Amino acid sequence: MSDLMHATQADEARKPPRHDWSLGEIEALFALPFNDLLFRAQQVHRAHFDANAVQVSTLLSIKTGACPEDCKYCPQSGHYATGLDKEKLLEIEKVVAQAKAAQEAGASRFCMGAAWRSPREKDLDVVLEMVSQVKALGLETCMTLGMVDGAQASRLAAAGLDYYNHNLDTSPDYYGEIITTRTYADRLETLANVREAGMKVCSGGILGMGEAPRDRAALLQQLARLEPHPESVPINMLVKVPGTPLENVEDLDPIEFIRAIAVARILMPASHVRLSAGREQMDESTQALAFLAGANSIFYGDRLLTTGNPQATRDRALFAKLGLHPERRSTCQDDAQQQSSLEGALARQTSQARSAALAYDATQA
Ligand code: SAM
Ligand code: DTB
Ligand code: SF4
Repeated sequence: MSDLMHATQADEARKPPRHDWSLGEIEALFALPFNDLLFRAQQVHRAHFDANAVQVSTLLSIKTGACPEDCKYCPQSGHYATGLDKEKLLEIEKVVAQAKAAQEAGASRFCMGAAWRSPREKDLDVVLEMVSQVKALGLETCMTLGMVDGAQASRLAAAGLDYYNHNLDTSPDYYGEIITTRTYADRLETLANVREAGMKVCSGGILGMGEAPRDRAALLQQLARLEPHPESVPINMLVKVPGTPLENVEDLDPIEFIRAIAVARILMPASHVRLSAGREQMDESTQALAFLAGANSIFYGDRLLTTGNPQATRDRALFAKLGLHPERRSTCQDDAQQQSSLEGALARQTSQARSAALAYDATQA
């Protein structure tokens, strides 16, 4: 690539976000030589973010299993025998205790997920109380409760919910292979209700469900069509859970996964792109490539909803190794406290690792 081309692309990286990407344009990005694609994604990333800052969220399942939906990837669907222990809606105190623990470990956002098609009114009352108590700790709040109508979205927003997560999951064409109990249009309607109520939108999808490359491009096209773009875009690698219809689906090549992260970064330049589920099965190099491709958010803590996530100590070691730091929140009163807890944990771990390395050197000498 010539210097002139690099300069033109650097200008392009600062252009306002677009919502009209054609499938052909997106497929052309996917088809770029890998190094060119990553370079371009880095330029866009650096034009909008501190490239070494990563937003850190912790997840909690507040109501587990027996879901009436038939999402073929999901261990919580009541349609499949996955051996999961079902749980009723957790008590508010337990949720707040978990949120405090996540905050002490350094998370800035607490995401609560329920295996519902949509919340019932009596459950919503409890959930609203959870939102206000978790928010009162000084954490950002996120919930994923299934479909919500306009009135439910407004009540969640009024309780102080910052983000609502609802994924498009895959392309419109492939969607029917994965879920039959609700439509793509239903999902778009929930996202519109969330936006209308004034909350921030968290929406992404899952890769590695046997979809074609074109489906990955079409999923990202749908997300980029949302106006404004979702503030948060989780890109999940399928976690293959025994008992689900997708347990034996072929692995997605990690390089294809990284390409999708890079394309998401280019299409949605100011959004946080989350390297979401699937990190436990990923090696450090793949995760490092994902950060290089523009991912700047993770789930932190030993569990996702029902499946595992890398141990917090492993993530702190990875941050130290890569020179990453937790993103500083702009609106949080307890900013300094949040920052110091994860950075403090990071610093302690780094100095322990250094002492261990020195001790090792000493024995070699
Ligand atoms: N029931 C709500 C819903 O579907 O909107 C909220 C919880 S649901 C578990 C949240 C998201 O988790 C799904 O939309 C899907 O993208 C993701 N997910 C579920 N199972 C997964 C798996 N096995 N691997 C990767 N992502 C998964
Ligand atoms: C998202 O996109 N991924 C998270 C969160 N949003 C709710 C959930 C991942 C779930 C992985 C399977 C499990 O742990 O049950
Ligand atoms: Fe239910 Fe959500 Fe799982 Fe689908 S993804 S089965 S809606 S918990």
